[in-house]
Amino acid sequence: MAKIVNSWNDFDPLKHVIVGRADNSVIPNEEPATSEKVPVDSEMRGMWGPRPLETVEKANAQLDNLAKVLEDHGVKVDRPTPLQWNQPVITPDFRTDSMMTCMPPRDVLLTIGSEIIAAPMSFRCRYWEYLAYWPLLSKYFDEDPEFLWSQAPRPRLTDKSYKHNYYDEKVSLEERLERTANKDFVTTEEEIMFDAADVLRLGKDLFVQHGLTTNRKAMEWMKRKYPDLRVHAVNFPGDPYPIHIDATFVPLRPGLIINNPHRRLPEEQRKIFEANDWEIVDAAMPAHETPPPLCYSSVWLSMNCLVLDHKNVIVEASEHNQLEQMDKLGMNPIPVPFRDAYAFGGALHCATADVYREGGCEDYFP
Ligand code: ABU
Repeated sequence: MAKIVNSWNDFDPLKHVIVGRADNSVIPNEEPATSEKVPVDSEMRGMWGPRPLETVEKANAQLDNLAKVLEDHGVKVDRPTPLQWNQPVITPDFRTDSMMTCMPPRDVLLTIGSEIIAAPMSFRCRYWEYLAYWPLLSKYFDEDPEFLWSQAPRPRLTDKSYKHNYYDEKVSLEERLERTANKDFVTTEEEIMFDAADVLRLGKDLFVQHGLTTNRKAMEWMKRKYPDLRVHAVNFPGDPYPIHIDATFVPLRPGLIINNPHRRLPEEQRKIFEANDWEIVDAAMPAHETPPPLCYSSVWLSMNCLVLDHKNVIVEASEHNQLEQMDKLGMNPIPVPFRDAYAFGGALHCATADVYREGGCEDYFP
């Protein structure tokens, strides 16, 4: 039986990956956590229900093309099994009227070495999303005797898990930024809550963004679960909607990270990188002034690239500034069109989850 699951970072040679699917995707109704992410002036405010079929088809065409490009580069690709996402989520503690999608696997699945952990997730509408990946994880379990199939503690997501009235339409951008700087988020410390995409894996070190989707209790859980790894809390005061680290702080190869210039890592938190000769470069400006229609994410999906190895990186095809910067940084950028998939939960890194990368658990910060 072969080793199927292994990945310690986002840049060692990628050999096996999961690419999401947009089928049956829904814009979820508002709930305590999601209302935080929809800006007041967004056309998505108050809107929910199945996403228009034409947009699903366009997103799937780009996801299928991404899968093909990966296969052409020698990467094995698996796909999840979508559920009927328009069903309600009902637990003893809450009810919400729909689920969401299985487009961004990166939010749900956290691969650490030979283990894949299904994250607790902090949105009620994403409570069952991990089920779309269970057929794949079951297969890996049968075929790889070393694969550790794990589930983080399931949260109850009662009203105690969220600060109520945290969101108020009158809250200005300045106040939001102040909240981020003060680490005052909608999620409370009632229970362990995190999305996998808030975790940046760099071998022995996990850098975890404290924000709207991940709390400190989750970091404490990670510390106890991985006594041999080092868990660092990071936060980016320039981000009024801090959700997921992968459009903010993106490693390209050992020693090189691009950082969103609007969400710069504070000096204090840079020290560990500088002390170990890592270069943190401001990412190029996005090519677009607005995200595509019905998109939750920011224009900074421009930097949400998928690194294939220390040289090759997949970048969204219209992001000409980011493509050019990759070239200048000594990378070989591979342009792939992906904007039609953005609205379904993110860009090229979000849309994938690592199964196998070559390499082991390096100590980059001795
Ligand atoms: N899921 C990544 C989205 C981050 C952003 O909106 O900038």
